[in-house]
Amino acid sequence: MRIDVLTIFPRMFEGPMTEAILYRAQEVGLVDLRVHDLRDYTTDRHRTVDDYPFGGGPGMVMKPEPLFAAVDAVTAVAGRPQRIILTTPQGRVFDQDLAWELSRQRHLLIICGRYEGVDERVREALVTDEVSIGDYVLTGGELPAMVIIDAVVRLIPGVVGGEESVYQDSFEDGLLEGPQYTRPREFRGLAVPEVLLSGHHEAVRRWRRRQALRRTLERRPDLLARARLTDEDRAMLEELRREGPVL
Ligand code: 6GU
Repeated sequence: MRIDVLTIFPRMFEGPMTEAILYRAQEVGLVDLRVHDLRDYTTDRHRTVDDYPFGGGPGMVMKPEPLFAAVDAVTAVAGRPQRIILTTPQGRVFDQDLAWELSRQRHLLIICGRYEGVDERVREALVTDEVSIGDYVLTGGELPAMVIIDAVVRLIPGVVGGEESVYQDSFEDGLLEGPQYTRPREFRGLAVPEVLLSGHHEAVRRWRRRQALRRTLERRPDLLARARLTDEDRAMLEELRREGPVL
């Protein structure tokens, strides 16, 4: 997958995109990430990327010309990206479904929104997707772009070792994950649940499922409405609701 990023802060990407899994994905050629400095696509002496809003008002607006020029330059060397994403608090809230959808594309381009906004013609003529990462305000779209890249890249086949883990994570079946334990069996008087040491695979599976359901019921009951539940899940939930919260 090729990912182009347009930003006025290209150095913000240096740390997060050059470590661990994201770095390895690029090293082995599964991801070709190109971060572009928007100022390289300006034509004036001051490399201006923003301007005052027509009609007045506070704040600055990102100018259309550098963004169009940068998209044209990317298109000339790599073809038209399949999705052109603008990070903005006004966008669709990013979730695992959108991460999967984007992971199946060959070429993404992400425009990092900044300042008070972006000239509307960029939205009209360039952008295919406006994406927010949640209901809170950040200073710009760089961190959201990195969040999106991380969530999308790990879903590309071959990027995460042990494909299984990708499918077992929280949200893949719409539930939170239950508790995990490793050695030692007892630590500062706190014991690992007996069932996990039993070697009884079916009992372990049922216990884990029940814990995942309990955690989701207690912390994110809103997720249950959209979760993929079996008859066994529904029976467990019924039981958990009858028992009430465990303190
Ligand atoms: Cl995409 N941009 C900004 N500035 N703030 C945000 C956001 C995006 N998503 C959540 N908050």
